Amino acid sequence: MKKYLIRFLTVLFCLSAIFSTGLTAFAKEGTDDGAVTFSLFDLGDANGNGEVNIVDLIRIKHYTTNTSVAIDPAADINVDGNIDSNDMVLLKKILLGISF
Ligand SMILES: [Ca+2]
Ligand SMILES: [Ca+2]
Repeated sequence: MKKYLIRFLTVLFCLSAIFSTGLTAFAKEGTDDGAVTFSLFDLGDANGNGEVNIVDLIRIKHYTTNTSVAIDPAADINVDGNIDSNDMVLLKKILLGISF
């Protein structure tokens, strides 16, 4: 019973985090010792400053032409493992309030 309560509370927490901002996601990060942690970030926050705005769009554009530009994994908006023009299109839609 306790196991189900913990699962329920975990799912409830995840759903509330996702729907409270609409752009929040979890990143799964592995460590050398095999542990897996989850961190919260705002999708599209390409410079990792906690805000999603036009500066992030410019950062992604620079990254697509020069991959030595520092970029936060949160820039991978469609979560396909690549940061590219598709993410730029999605971020433009987010910034313009267009649903995708
Ligand atoms: Ca940002
Ligand atoms: Ca992507």
